[in-house]
Amino acid sequence: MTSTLERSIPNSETKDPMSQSTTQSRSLPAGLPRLSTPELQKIAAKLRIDILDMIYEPQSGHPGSSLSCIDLLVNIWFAHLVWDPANPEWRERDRFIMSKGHGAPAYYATLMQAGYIPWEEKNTLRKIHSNLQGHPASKYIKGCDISTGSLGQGLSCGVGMALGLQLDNIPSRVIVLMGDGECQEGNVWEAVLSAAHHKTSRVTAIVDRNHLQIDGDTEKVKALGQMAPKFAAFNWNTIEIDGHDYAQIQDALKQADMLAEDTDRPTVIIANTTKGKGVSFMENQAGWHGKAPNKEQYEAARAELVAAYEALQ
Ligand SMILES: Cc1ncc(C[n+]2csc(CCOP(=O)(O)OP(=O)(O)O)c2C)c(N)n1
Ligand SMILES: [Mg+2]
Repeated sequence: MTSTLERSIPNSETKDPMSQSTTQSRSLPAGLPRLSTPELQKIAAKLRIDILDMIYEPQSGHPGSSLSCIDLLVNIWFAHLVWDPANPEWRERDRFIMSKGHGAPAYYATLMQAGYIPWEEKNTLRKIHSNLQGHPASKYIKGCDISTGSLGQGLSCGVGMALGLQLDNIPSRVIVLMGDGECQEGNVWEAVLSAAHHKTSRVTAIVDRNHLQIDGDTEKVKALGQMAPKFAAFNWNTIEIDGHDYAQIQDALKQADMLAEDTDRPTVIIANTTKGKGVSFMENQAGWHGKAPNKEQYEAARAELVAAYEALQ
């Protein structure tokens, strides 16, 4: 864990507020977790169990979608983003948008680990009057800047946020996590076009490329094909990785940071993932997109996840 990190910040006296050159640095909060890969892997293994428990309790939620992206979330939040749970409104915090809002259990588990949501709320997912609604509501969740759930909108919000940050001369990053099926929404490509046009290079889109959506194979429902060249054609930087490989995720996030300063283009990380990752019978099965396990399935899944967790201790 490092106590201070430096990040470049534009010099307001000399720069056009829309430009992004770097001349000075800022101090970041003490105590911000910057964890080693083994520590991150243990956290993700633990959060996989939490995700399963959270969904089993109300018999509702999206296990496949959540397990697909938890490795990404853990690396984004505990090895990359700059934030402070004691000061959720801190102006210089990085912004994160969970555009695939149905992956809420993974997002809530991450925010519990980060200290934004009390662990006591873990068993309240999808209950009436709970803060942990089926899709994230910024009104109820500290650390959540944008309510999501209606797919296709997160990137537009992220580009707008980045423009606002540029105008305010704040050098924060904006990371938007999207599903691959979500990228069939026209609004996504409007945002991709806008980001390139406005040179919002501090926006990083991450696509959870698990090749499955609610109705099955993305390529059969509405083919996305090779996604990186599509973003490149819209003038984005592109990086493609294994979305469960921690070294690759961290390298990609660092590269996106560098590209944000060295180019005027936003960056997309196409993260190839396995839907349901970590539970053998859920992996690559569209049927586990948004279905809770019964008791027998829960016990079998939990046994696998606990064994994986214990193997890391
Ligand atoms: C605008 C909109 N249309 C439909 C839905 C219902 N829906 C929820 S999840 C989902 C599939 C999403 O697939 P993908 O983006 O690939 O996510 P993942 O595989 O990561 O679960 C759909 C169609 C929605 N939430 N929003
Ligand atoms: Mg998908």
